[in-house]
Amino acid sequence: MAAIHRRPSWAIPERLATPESIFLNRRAILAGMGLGLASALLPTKPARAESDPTADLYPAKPNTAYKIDRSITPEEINANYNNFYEYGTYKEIAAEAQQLKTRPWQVEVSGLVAKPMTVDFDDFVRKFPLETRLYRHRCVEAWSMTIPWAGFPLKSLVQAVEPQSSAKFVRFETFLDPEMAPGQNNFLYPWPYIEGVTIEEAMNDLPFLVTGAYDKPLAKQFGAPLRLALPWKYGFKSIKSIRKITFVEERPIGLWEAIQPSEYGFWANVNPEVPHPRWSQAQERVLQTGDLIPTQLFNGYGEHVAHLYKGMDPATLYM
Ligand SMILES: Nc1nc2c(c(=O)[nH]1)N[C@H]1C(S)=C(S)[C@@H](COP(=O)(O)O)O[C@H]1N2
Ligand SMILES: [Mo]
Repeated sequence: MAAIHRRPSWAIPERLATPESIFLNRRAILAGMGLGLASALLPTKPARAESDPTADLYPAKPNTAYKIDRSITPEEINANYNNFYEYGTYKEIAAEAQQLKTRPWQVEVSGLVAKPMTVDFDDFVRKFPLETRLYRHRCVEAWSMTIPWAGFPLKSLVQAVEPQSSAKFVRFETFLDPEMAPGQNNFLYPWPYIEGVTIEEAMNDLPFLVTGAYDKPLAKQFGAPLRLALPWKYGFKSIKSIRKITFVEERPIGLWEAIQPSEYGFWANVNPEVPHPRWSQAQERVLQTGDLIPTQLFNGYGEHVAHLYKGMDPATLYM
């Protein structure tokens, strides 16, 4: 028998086989029992909003400029199918993620800016008017969903802190606390989770600092209390549970890029024509319905962002 060639597990950051098989099982359950009953069997109910000190901010006013041509992924589905490696390398981390302590939560915004700030999240979130946006999300593993996020544009924060001209990139960093996030004891990953964008990308209208979803404060498994949504890039760029936002001169190296730069680049712009080295990116499987649909360049957000990459190395379209 021919030897099965396997890569070491650290080289398979988002193991396609595992999430897909879980997904198919769930579909079968949902099909057989109906959504209501099936959701009662799922590990965790979405977090209750009443106890959250920011609950009064939701629902946030809809911003209808961001149109969507798909149905919204039901909360019960989305809240039980997550990627949050701090709580495990599989999708069923919702229960584990309840260990995340979201208060007190200091947000530090610093680096090459005129007006740095370190503030309590509950004050931070009230500095900016919140709005609701329907965004698509395309994971590099070729599944997708549609979410009603609430939050405010990253651009508003950038303007508030007044970057110096030497600031070329914005770097985001998650918490580091293996006691409340057992996944961080997994030494194969270079914790904490880090991501970054260029200052031009940060000043675009699309990057959204997310503080809520489904008309209430962000559930822990979504990356409470503060995460990013970059809908034209593969999902791993949308970093969760942000503690530090730093304006820097050097290009940040994200967690996935640090592990496997040939598969997870800095740009990570969604592009159906450039396959991931181990699978095609031409199509995506829509969570809940299971429909296979064609993936769009920039995940369909080209009118907002394509100009950012004009005249640049074509590699920016993917890597
Ligand atoms: N801190 C942190 N942020 C993260 C991740 C993670 O493991 N840790 N996973 C990323 C990936 S690969 C995806 S697809 C999305 C998933 O977001 P969701 O669980 O809200 O669907 O979060 C991204 N942000
Ligand atoms: Mo992902």
